[in-house]
Amino acid sequence: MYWRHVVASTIAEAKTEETKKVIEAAAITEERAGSDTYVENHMALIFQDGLSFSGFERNPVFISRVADPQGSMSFQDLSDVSGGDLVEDCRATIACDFDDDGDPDLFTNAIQGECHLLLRNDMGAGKGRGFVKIRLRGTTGHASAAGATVRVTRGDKKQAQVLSIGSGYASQNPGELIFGVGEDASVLVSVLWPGGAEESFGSVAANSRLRLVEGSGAPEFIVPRTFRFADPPPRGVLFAVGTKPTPLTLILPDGKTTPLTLGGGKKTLVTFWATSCAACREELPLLDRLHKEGAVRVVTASIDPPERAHLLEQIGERLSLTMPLPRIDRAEASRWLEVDRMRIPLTLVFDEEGALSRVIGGALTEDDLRE
Ligand SMILES: [Ca+2]
Ligand SMILES: [Ca+2]
Repeated sequence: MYWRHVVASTIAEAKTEETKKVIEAAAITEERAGSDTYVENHMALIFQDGLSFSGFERNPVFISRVADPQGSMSFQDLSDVSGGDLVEDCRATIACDFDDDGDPDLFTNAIQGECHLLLRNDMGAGKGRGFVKIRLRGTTGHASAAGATVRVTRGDKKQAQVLSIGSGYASQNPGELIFGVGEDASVLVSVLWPGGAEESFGSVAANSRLRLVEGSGAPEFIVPRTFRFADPPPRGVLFAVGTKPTPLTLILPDGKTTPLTLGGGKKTLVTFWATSCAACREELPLLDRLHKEGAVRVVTASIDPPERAHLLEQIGERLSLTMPLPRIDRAEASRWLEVDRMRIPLTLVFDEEGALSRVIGGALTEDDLRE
């Protein structure tokens, strides 16, 4: 089932008929991956088109949890709510506290021309959840102390982690271990060094960053270097709030082009939509009312392909709209948006100077306009 899903997605994305045929043939014969035929017949063509089967495996994120009062453990799927459910062709994930706020953030590397991704953890530290971060330095063996086991104990609760430097494809783990310990806790820390010696480092308070040097018996405290990651642009929008994008060109019903005007002392709403989207059609009367009132400039840009352009006029007549319903070429819209990933309708609100001030996903409501 999964294979068929992957094939269907890949066919939908294929840019040439030749590639589509090869993928379809592969799906029917269930060609064995890795054979010469596989490589020559379709993998090469797929890569030629910039596609990848594995690129359509979405990334899952799981959290371990206590499943029942007896204390047995299980995993809960957090892929969706965590924002980690990515379609990018990611090959390795590193958990590292990049912003030094005590929770592990995720970095994934991606191939096929996509950008690497840094996922900020907003669910971990800072909300009543204390941590202890530990770095090691070996003195009898290798200085990295790779392979050491660190134990953290709070009352009858024990945790252990092994410092593993190298794992994952084309990536490396940070030389730092993070333990979630609860707020206002103090914990006992000990290390089983790679040479076999066990060493206690005594009791430390929650929210400490420590360096443990083999044989020293006491922790060194590391000064925090916490900073705040910038917020990412809203999903599907390629420029940040507060910035002015490059101008776009719209196509009017008569085929003539017109520049999409922003700024000039007037607030502007730009709504991207498609005739096939029911929620988009439903919000058109509200946008038309705003257009007639004239306090803000209202621009709609349909991402429909040219062969559906005639539907724009039909919809305009049926809803008795007074505003024009221009279309925008997919390539043109891609200068502002990830057209395949954005949610429609999507409304971008620009201030009087032409800078993006707000992004509203989904159909506009009266409440959105009051904000
Ligand atoms: Ca963090
Ligand atoms: Ca965080």
